[in-house]
Amino acid sequence: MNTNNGNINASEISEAVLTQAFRLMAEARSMSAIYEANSSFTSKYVHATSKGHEAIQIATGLQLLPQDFLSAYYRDDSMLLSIGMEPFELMLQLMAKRDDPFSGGRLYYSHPSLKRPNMPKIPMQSSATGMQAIPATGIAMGLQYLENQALSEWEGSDSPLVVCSLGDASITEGEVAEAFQMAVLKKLPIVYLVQDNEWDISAHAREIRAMDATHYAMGFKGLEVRTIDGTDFIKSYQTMHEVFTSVRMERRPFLVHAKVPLLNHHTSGVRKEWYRDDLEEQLLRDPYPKFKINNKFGIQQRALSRIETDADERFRNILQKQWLLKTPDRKIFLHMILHQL
Ligand SMILES: Cc1ncc(C[n+]2csc(CCOP(=O)(O)OP(=O)(O)O)c2C)c(N)n1
Ligand SMILES: [Mg+2]
Repeated sequence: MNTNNGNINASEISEAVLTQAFRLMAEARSMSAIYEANSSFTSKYVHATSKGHEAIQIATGLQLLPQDFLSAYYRDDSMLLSIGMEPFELMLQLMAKRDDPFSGGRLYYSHPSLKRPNMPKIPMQSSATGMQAIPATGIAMGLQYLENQALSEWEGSDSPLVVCSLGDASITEGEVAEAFQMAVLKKLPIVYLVQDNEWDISAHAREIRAMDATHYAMGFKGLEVRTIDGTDFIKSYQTMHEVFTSVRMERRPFLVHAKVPLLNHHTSGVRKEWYRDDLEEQLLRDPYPKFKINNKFGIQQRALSRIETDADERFRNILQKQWLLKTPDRKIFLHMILHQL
């Protein structure tokens, strides 16, 4: 499947990958629907979901390797599923349970940090938007340092990269400009993935920025850009394949600007109907029916339906199961208080 420059035809994406992608999309959809249907319970702690952003997130996550680093943000739950996290594990963080694999129930939903041998590594990051850009770029600088010192255990097409995932509004922050600047100056192996849903909570793009990610990136000489429809799974998969291949082989930064609709509420803390007038228009760009309609790849309709039913059935009782699990260990709070005395 790998060509020298990383370009692949749609027909080269295997049926196994497509089936896996659809399963992940169906799982993410079911989770989001269940959170919404049980919102008085699940909104105990604020959470956001990836509804509308699934295709680009899954196309990215499926192509990350265990030696890579991922800076995911609060809207990336499909990306977390696609690197191999189980829905149940994500729900442990949703309900702040002790066995949450990311933070032991101490951080919000989709605030990951992870060091599992078989998965990309995820550094812990702040809830402040855009703040992941500098640490993620620093990791890419660390990878470069190891390579320059001949200390890296990887080479060629196995070389690790960093994915820094960002929302369209967060990239207007000064921190992000500093990160881009350093990435191009030092030619760092990093991909900035900008998921552009045109919203900054309740402020529309036209209220908060004069340009989009593609135009903004033009100010950073050496930052190569791909602008894509992030609702098209095939296009997203092909683009990430080509970009990842280039970064692994050529060690330089890219920005992928993926245009997506935001189909859920910004978070469980607000209602989209309060301030949005583009809901019907954005619904037309939903990646989920698009995947099924564009299914020219030979996955049988019956198989797609079975995947959907399985996802719904698996999650129907899962929230109850979580209630039985333990809350975070209170000892840590005691420790903090004693420390301050
Ligand atoms: C530094 C900082 N400023 C403001 C906020 C409040 N805030 C949380 S999410 C958000 C919107 C970010 O929009 P975008 O980056 O486009 O991501 P999206 O939620 O649309 O995926 C804002 C302003 C914050 N968390 N951190
Ligand atoms: Mg946005």
